[in-house]
Amino acid sequence: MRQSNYLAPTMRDVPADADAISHQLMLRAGMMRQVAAGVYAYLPLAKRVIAKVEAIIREELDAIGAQELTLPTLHPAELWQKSGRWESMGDELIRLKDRHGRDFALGPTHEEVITTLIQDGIASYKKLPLNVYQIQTKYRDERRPRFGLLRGREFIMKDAYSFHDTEESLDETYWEMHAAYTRIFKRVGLEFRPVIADSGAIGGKDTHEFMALASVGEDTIAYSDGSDYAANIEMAATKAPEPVSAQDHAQLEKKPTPNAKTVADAAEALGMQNNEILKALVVKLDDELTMLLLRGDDELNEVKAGHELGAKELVMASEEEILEAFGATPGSLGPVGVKDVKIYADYAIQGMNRIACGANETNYHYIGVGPGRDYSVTEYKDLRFIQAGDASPDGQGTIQFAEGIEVGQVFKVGTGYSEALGAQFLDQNGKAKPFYMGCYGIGVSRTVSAVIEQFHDENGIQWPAPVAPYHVHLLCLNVKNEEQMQLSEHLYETLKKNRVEVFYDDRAERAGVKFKDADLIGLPIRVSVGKRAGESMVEVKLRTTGEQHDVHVDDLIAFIEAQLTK
Ligand code: 9G3
Repeated sequence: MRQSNYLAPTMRDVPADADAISHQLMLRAGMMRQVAAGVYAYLPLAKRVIAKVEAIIREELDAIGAQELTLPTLHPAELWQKSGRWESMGDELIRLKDRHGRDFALGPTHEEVITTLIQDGIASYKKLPLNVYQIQTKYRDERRPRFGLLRGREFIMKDAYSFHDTEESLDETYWEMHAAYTRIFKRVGLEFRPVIADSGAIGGKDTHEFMALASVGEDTIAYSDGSDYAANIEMAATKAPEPVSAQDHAQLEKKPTPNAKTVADAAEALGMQNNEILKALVVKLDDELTMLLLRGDDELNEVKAGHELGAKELVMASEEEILEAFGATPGSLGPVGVKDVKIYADYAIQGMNRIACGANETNYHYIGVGPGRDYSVTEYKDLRFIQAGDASPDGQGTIQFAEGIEVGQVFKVGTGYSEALGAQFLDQNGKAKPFYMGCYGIGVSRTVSAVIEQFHDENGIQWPAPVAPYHVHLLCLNVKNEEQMQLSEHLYETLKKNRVEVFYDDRAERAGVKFKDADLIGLPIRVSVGKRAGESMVEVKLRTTGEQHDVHVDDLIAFIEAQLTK
C-alpha cells in the first residue's frame, strides 16, 4: 500500500483531552478520529489491526466448535421489558423510537436477544450444548467516556453465549472458552492474567476476567508473587489468621471518646493503635440490618462481603437507621451487648483480644474487650479488602497489586436468564427445563488499545507482528533520486509478490519526517532505501529492539521472514 494516497493523517502534537497514551498514539498515528464523545471512526490502519484481532478470535473459537452468527443491533423494547432490564439499566441503555413510535434499544449486549432466539429455535436437549458468538458493535451510554477506545460509548465486542442441559456441560464449555481466551490473548501478544472476578449485573457464580496489565487500567488486580493466584481486588480472598487460644481477659472499662467519628479519632482518644480498635459497620443485607466487624485498619470489601453473606444487595445503613437501632452515632458502635441483630466478623479479628470498640453510647468506647466474654458473632467471614503484603489466600507467596484493563470476561450465568425469559428445552423425558447458560466477552477495540498501552516507547507504537497493520514499512528516503526510487519500486513489488504486507512511504517528504512517522505508526520492520541504493544495500531497523542491519536486497526477503516468524 502506498502512503502517498493513504488515509493515515499523522499528527505531531498531542490532543489535549487524550490522557491515555493509547488514545494519544491512536490519534497521532492517524489510526482513528473522534466523531463525538466516546464515538470514533476507525481509519484504515486501525481497521487492519482490528481485522487481525478478529481473525485470531474467529480461528480459536471456530476451532472449539463455536458457531458465528450476527444478531441485530436494534432490539425491540419488549425483550428488555421481559427481562426487566428496560428500566433497571438506567441511562446507559440507549433507547429510541422507530417511525411508528415503537420503542427500541441499541444493543449493549445480547442475552435477551439470543436467549429468545434459542428458545424459539431449539426445543430438544439433543441440540445441546450450543455455543454461538458474534463480533459486533455495542452501544453503552457511558456517563464519562474516556481513554479513547478503552471506555467508549460505541465499541466492538466479541460476545458468545452457550446453552446447556446440565451444569456439568456448562462447566465444560466455560473452561474450553477460558482456554481459548488464553490462546487468543497469547497470539495477540498481550501480557495478561485471568483473574477471579465478580459476576456483577449478570449474576451467576463463576466468572473470570482477562486482565491486560497496564497502569492506565481501571481495575486493580491482587496477585500472588508465589503462585498463579490472581483476583480482581473486589473478589480477592484473604487468608484467615490462626485464631488465638483461650483469652486472658482484661478488665472491661467504658471510656469517654468525645466526638470520635472514626477509628483514628477513637484510637487517639484512647492512646491505642487503629488495629487495636474494632470497626463496627451497619449494613442492610437485602434490607436486614446487620453489624459487620472489621479490624480498625481494614476496609470493608462490599462486593466480596455481598457474595460471602449471600446477599443480593448490600447497602450501608443510614445514620438515622443506626441511631434508631443502636441508640448511638456510627462512630460509637460495637458488638458488646448487641441483641437480635446478626453480627458477622472478618476473620482478621478472630485473633484480637484486649481491644476497644464503640460502647453503643455516643462519645463512649469500651476497652479491655475480648471475644466470648464480651461479645459473640454469628459467624466469621472474609469481609475485608486484601492488602498488598498480605499472605496469598492459597498460602503460597505474598499479594502484590497491579492495574489491569479488562479485555475479556467469561461467565457461568446458570439458569437466571432462561428462567427470566422463559427459555426452556425438553429433556429426554419430554420435560420442559430452563437452559444453563454461559456468556463470554472480548473487547476487540479495547484489546487494540491495550496492546498499544503495553507496546510503545517515547517515539510511538511498537506493534507485535501478529496484529501489526502491516509487517514492513518501506521508505524511499529521497524520491527525487532515480536510483533510490527504482530500487524502492522494485522492492515494493518483490515484497508484495512474497506476500509480505508492505506499507510503502513514497511521499515527497524529507527523510526525517519519514523516520518519525515510521516510529509513530510502529510497524515491526522498517526498510530504508537511501544512499547505498547503488550497491543494492538497504538499512533494516527493528522497531521493538531498535537494532539496525545493512542488508543486501538479495537477502532481504529471507531476513524479513526470519524476523516475522520469531
Ligand atoms: C446493559 C447495559 C450495559 C451493560 C449490560 C447491559 C455490562 C450488561 C454485562 C455483560 C455481560 C456479558 C455478554 C458478553 C460478555 C459480557 N454492561 N453488562 O449486561 F443494558 Cl446498558 O455484558 N454479556
